[in-house]
Amino acid sequence: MRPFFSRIIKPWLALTAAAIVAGASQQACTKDATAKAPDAPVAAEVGRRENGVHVVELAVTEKGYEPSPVQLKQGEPVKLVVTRKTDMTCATELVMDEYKIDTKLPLNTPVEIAFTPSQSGTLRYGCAMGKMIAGTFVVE
Ligand SMILES: [Cu+2]
Repeated sequence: MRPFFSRIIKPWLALTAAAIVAGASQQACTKDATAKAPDAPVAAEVGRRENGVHVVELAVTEKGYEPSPVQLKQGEPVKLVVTRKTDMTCATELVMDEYKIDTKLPLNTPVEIAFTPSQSGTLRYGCAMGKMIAGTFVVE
């Protein structure tokens, strides 16, 4: 009975406990961040509103475009203020084909990019080399 318990039941108990813990933390995450659409990427609500314009500050760091994904509203004008803070990556521009944006990002200089998302869904933008380094907007 003892060896059986140790070999089979104990690992099983450990696995069950781990599954319960994982399940609980997953639920907490879902509740916090993705209450509206559990399947969509977790888009942060960031920025401020100025005269009907959604102003979003982005930085380009060693990790890429930050923050990402960012939540935008369909039909609401957006002003991105993008500051490239690193010279260590190829993300020296911001390219977003859907809105014909192709803007150079000089180092440590805030650059404004304006557009109005006209369709809901996910918008991918990135560097000039096929968006190898990329960020996303989730338009709702
Ligand atoms: Cu690149």
